[in-house]
Amino acid sequence: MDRLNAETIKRLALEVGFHVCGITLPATAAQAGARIDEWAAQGKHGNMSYLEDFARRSEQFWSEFPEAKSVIVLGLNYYSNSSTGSVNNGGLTSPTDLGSAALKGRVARYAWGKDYHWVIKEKLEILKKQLTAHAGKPVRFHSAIDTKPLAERDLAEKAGLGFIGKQTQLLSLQYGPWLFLSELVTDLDLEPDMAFEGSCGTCQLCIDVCPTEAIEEDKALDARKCIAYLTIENKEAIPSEFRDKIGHWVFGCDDCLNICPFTNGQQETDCRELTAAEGFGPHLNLENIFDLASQGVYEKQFKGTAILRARHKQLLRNACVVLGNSNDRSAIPVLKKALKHGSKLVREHAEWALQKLGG
Ligand code: B12
Ligand code: SF4
Ligand code: SF4
Repeated sequence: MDRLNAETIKRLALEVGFHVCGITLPATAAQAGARIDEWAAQGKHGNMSYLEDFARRSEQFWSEFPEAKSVIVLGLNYYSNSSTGSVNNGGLTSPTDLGSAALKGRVARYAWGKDYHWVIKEKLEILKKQLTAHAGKPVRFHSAIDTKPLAERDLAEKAGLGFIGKQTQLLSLQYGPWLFLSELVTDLDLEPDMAFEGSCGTCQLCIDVCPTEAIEEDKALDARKCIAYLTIENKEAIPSEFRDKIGHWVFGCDDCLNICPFTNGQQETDCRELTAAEGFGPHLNLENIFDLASQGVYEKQFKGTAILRARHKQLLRNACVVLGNSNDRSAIPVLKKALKHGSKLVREHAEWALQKLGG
């Protein structure tokens, strides 16, 4: 075992601002591939081609780092309930108190503040430096958040952070489903934690609440039906059978997280960057999104936030669907304007929305 032990690492991780930390072995990470390949072979990944060929890519990842001995798994609480977005957002935020007068769309909590990738990357860099200083020898690290062929929820379960619930999120006893996950793969030889054993029991609130019936048996999700996929990862038209079901969600969806009993009594995050105070918050003013003249202006406006995962025309596509579902005829003028938009994708969704509103 290395001089730097697991206990010190966990203390340092909390000091850097992570909320939970656990350790598992590379061998456990390699087991995820077959299940993910089977899932993708059924087409359930939609157009997310980066999830294809997972087992082979995972094998390659580990073969490029043969000295890897441990995986440090980190969780960052992003739960926040404060609804006000930053003031310098060009009127794009629509706070909840505007009531029904505002044509607004809901944004999933993970995108209320700054882009979590950058917030976490910064913390991982600080942690790496601290760990190297304490190890008293050169240490190799490979940091991962989202993009590496690692099943992060699976790793977190094995590192003892919580268990995977029926809605497929990692559920922590302390932070519910509201932890962002990231990892440091390292050549440090560390004592692994025990895997967490937990279960949802007979609860199936998430399955019942999901508007699109995306949650399947055995902790699996058909991503093609998930509103998070349809509004963010999907670059094409939203299939008509899902448009009504999207309701007011303009970017992502939290229905299966909000309903989860593990959300009760959630603790607000102390990481201010992830809250509405440093981003656009829980609602976007949809009329104003149509006023952004180009993809360039849109990028400038939403710089530093996870909203940019969708291109401007995708967000406008989503906005049309939400306006169509609003049952509010004051949306008609903006939708009529959208009929003249340069993108066929936007025009087609505006047409659908106008038909729905009888305009
Ligand atoms: C692609 C992706 C999506 C896709 C697909 C989601 C999905 N459920 O697979 C879409 C776009 C739909 C999505 C949505 C969301 N996502 Co996402 N997503 C990812 C990403 C990049 C890859 C996930 C993946 O590989 N999926 C493929 C499936 C098949 O893999 P898997 O479910 O992990 O499968 C393993 C385990 O579930 C386990 N397992 C589960 N059940 C069982 C049962 C048995 C019997 C066995 C043996 C194993 C097993 O085995 C599998 C293989 O190891 C991860 C980051 C990462 N690299 O992990 C983030 C991630 C999962 N997403 C995250 C978040 C926050 C979200 C959203 C909440 C965002 C939002 N509000 O809109 C939603 C939640 C929707 C939901 N109900 O899951 C977080 C989850 C954090 C947490 N606490 O769990 C992650 C980890 C990102 C991060 N770095 O924090 N996401
Ligand atoms: S995020 Fe929304 S659409 Fe996706 S599984 Fe959960 S409830 Fe269903
Ligand atoms: S809502 Fe119930 S079934 Fe779904 S993940 Fe939470 S505890 Fe499990």
